Amino acid sequence: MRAQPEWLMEPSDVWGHRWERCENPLARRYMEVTCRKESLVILAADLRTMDELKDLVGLVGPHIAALKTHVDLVDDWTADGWNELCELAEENDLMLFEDRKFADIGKISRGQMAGVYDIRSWADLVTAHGISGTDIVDGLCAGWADVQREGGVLLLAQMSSRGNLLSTKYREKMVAAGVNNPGVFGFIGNGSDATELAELGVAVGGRKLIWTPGVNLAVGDGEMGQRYGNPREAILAGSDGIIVGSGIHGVNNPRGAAEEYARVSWAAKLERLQDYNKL
Ligand code: 5BU
Repeated sequence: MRAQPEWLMEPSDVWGHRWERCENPLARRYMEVTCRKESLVILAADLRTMDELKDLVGLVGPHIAALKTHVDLVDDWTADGWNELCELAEENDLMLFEDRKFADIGKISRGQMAGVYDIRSWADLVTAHGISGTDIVDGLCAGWADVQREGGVLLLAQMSSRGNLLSTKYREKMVAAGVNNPGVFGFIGNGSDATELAELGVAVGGRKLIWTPGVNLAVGDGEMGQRYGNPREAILAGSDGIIVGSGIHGVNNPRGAAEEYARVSWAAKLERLQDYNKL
């Protein structure tokens, strides 16, 4: 028996009605990890070599709650190297989230979960556009089922990039189509705009999690149309997980930065607790 509880605060206390309403087992798992690590940070590990990726995860693993990848960004990708990264993620209690942004019809998306990268075998979560219709969720879940696994889809309801075409109407349709779908883990919201994000939060109503890219302690514009908002503001507006890339991997001291993002995210989460309706 453990002498100490696994977490200092119970996930049900920290997550309130989200804990009750998000029945997806992976959503529960994420909420537990956030309480163990006191962090709502999802690392966007956008690095180009296997060694850099493994070094980064080794450095910041204790301070992040999930690991987001772009498997097709890696120059020296090998199946063995990727397996090592997956093992490192597991050692650090991290779900693997491949930000693949699937967008094809359901059947092809199912097939794309296999292929060279065999995403279905290691990713717990993937992103998808609903542009082809939300049968894509069934296709992706069938991909996991093909290897006797279960995963969760994050539907893009908003994006952080300038000029994106995800309108209010589109967002409403995504939420309506996904909010009761058991294969949907959550939605991607725009972390760079607290007003937009709050609207998404109201629509989702705590029934799914909202994860947000476009977050950086240095707010403003990023490269090539990326926009950034402040992590505390994003969480107060309804983000349940801040996706941070260059704010961590692009600075001199990634470990220190990860600690700082974790601290800010957790403090904001506890601040949000003060308003029960926003739990
Ligand atoms: P950054 O370095 O913090 O800007 O990285 C952001 C990451 O989030 C990067 O991996 C993008 O692919 C990802 N992202 C995004 O920036 N904006 C979006 O709307 C979506 C994903 Br969806």
